[in-house]
Amino acid sequence: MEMLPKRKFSVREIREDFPALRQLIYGKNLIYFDNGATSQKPQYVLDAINRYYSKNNANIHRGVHHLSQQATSEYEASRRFIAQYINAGVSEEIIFTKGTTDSINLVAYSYGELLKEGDEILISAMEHHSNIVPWQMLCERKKCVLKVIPINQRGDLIMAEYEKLLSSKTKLVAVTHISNTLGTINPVKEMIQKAHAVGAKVLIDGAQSIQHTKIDVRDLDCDFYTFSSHKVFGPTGIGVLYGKENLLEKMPPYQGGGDMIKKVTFEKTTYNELPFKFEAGTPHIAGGICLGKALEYLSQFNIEDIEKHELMLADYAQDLLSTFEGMEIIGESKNKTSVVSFIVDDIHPFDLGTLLDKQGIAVRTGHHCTQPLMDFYKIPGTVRASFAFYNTVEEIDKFIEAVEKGISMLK
Ligand code: C6P
Repeated sequence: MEMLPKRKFSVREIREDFPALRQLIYGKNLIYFDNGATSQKPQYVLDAINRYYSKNNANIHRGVHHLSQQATSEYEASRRFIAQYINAGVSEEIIFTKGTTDSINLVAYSYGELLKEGDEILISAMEHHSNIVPWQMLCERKKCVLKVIPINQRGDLIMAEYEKLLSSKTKLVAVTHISNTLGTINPVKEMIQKAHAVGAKVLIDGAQSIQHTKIDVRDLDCDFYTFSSHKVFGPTGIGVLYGKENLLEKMPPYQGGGDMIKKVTFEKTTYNELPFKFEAGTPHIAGGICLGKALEYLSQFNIEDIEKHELMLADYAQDLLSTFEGMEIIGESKNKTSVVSFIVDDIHPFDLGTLLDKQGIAVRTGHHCTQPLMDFYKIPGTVRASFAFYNTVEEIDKFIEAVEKGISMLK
């Protein structure tokens, strides 16, 4: 796998690559604004999945036969490509997992084993449940203390409070790069520097960032970075944990089984080297290969063009929505992207979402797995439109019309 030659950024041509976008829902052209939940897949990735299962399917790291070697070599090529894509130092720093949730649980369990009673973990008030619950479980197990960086009403982290919370007791800061509910882009580079100054490690939840912005883990200097393939145009059931090699070396395995061992006797087992120490059992081979293919597909575009287009869409949608009476935009950070969350008076988000669906418009409604954030805003949930680089201004115009119609029916 390799970075592909650059291609002109044309939304019309990009849309041609995504067959799922060409369908009718209730007789209407699909408008897919639920990219925060999962993204659609380009033909490039669909072809790779088909090719893998129809030609190269075999178990990896095990067989002497041709197919097994072929599958192993594609899987490991994908790992190397992912390392290159996020600028990891070495490909051993790329651990294949089931996704962001699995990656965070791995760190909470394994890095957690190195912690002791009274150690502190900082998360933020805008975290997804995946970046809350594993730390609560760890705190219960190891008697550590979980602390929460507060946000202001606009949906920005209060950095002065973050600095106050940091101390020599802080062992880990686990924070989302981009909020799935608010769209806020957190100042993670600055946060990492501040955390390192007190000796803490930092995990960045990149579930909502790698598809929208450039990720350079060495420039960020994060200790861990996690993401899910399915949100970055790849298959479900696969994702990545990036971790600094020296840190991963110190961490014990997360699960036991095949492939993660060097030598097993009934008395004692010695563990395999990185990355295999953290990859017990037959992995999602097609997923690993095709996640690489998804990033290869993305490498055709300048990420800055994607960023600019998505920001334009989000600004445009937010400006138009703001003109409606009773509208409350949830998340008004100046530094936000690709997500617009809102509620309108006492209309339940679910009711508005259902009416939008009948117009062929897919949005997410509810708490978006950020219940503490909903409690902060004292709301039951929001309607969330989340954009990808294949969405258009015309789609937003139709969405705005449908929201207006929905509000008039529900008021
Ligand atoms: N957010 C959303 O609709 P998984 O489910 O493991 O692929 O990703 C979990 C996750 C972790 N962190 C953030 C910031 C996320 O947004 C998500 C997934 C989806 O917002 C599904 S709940």
